[in-house]
Amino acid sequence: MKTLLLSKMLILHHWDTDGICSASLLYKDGIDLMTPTIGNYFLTDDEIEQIEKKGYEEIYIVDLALHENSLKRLTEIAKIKVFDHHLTKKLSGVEYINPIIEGKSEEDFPSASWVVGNYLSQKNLLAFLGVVGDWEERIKNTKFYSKLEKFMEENGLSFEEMHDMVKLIDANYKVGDKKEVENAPKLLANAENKKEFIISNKKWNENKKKIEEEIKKALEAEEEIVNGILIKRIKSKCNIISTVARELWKKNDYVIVINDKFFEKDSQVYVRGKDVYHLIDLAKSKGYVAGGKKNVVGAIVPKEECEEFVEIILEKIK
Ligand SMILES: [Mn+2]
Repeated sequence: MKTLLLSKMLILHHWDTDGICSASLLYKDGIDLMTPTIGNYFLTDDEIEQIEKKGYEEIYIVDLALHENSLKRLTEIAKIKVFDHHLTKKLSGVEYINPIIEGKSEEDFPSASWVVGNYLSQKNLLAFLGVVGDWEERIKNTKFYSKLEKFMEENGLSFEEMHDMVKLIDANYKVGDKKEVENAPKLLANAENKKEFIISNKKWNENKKKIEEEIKKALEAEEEIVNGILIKRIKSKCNIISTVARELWKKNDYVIVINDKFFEKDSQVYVRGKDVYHLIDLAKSKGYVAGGKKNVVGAIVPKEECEEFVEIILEKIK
């Protein structure tokens, strides 16, 4: 007999492997799943309205550093619980399951899936896959790696196999398949043999193949060097810019990648280099959506302003 779900619930989750695995760990029959428009760290008015109409009593927000305004609006709709590992500001009225904002280290809680796994006492494949998704090879240089190694050993898995599963799950958002991203947590929760399910999933394999071809095409496409900075302009409907930039960074200290086919009216601009953090403020001062870290900055720039913006970046980092 199926148990009745007492309250109407939504899980709003990030579109990457960590978000999908975290949502899957929390998923139960009857819960709705949703991801924002891929690429958006906020909800549109339409999306808020859709959520409002459903009459949810509780909303879990998972692995998603949602913009404060969107979060605030959700608190007016339902009870909110955030499961996360991003360093964010606490908003009153929201319950946080986030060891990082309590001062714990990211090497102890390297992913949202690990936060959720800890919370549920389920340190299983999904909990570890989120970690590999967020850190990839870099996890090998953290103290967390001994835990992962032990898990892989006990389960007869290699790091390459874990990484391949991540690529299959990530392929869904990279091709822009929002529906499949929202379906994945449920599919994974219901799959008896999760590893088998992931590696033999036909659709996910097709999406992964498509991504690999797009990345290859992008890497082979023409590029130029200006002031020692590598500039690559690509035209892809897939969200591959971060991967392309990371690959190119291996052969040049500074890299700018521009994709003007992913969004209709805007260009994606990605910069990788020794220290590019200051470019975030520069982009924001121009009114663009931007984010990043010390070595990487991404911005969304109106197409007609893109070339000028690239010129300014070249000026700033030369
Ligand atoms: Mn994450």
